[in-house]
Amino acid sequence: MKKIFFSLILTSLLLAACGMKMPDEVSAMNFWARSGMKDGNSAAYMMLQNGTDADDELIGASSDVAQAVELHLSQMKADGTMEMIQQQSIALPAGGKTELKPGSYHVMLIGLTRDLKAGDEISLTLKFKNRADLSLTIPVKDAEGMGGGGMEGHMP
Ligand SMILES: [Cu+2]
Repeated sequence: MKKIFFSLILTSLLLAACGMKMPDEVSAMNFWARSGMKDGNSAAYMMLQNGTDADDELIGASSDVAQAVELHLSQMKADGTMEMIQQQSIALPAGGKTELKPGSYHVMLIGLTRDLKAGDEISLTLKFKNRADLSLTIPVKDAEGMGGGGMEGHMP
């Protein structure tokens, strides 16, 4: 069973690697999720590359490790504090890259159904406007040293 699991991961890694070279795909790279506690929140980050000649949009995501999954944008308010604004979609311009990263766009994992510890892996399915869903196996990492704090685990 473990062997099958690892070969699936390997296959998806290989597919992801191929996706980078194929110009006609939307692919995800450098993905990771922030560690978190059960009932708390977390977020997933990645680089999305639209290698096609048509605009697309990320319109949602799902995962079994959270009660709700939303697309968010973190931005600085005029008073210097950060706020997160839910997005209906995140634009993926033709031939362009869109980075989901701390302090910017992210996939918010709300109400974790279990602890996420560094070294764990979670599954996340991305939904697009113009193409089939993309299922990812995402490693969990600690996000220490990124500043922040004081936002009760709802840090972007
Ligand atoms: Cu958020």
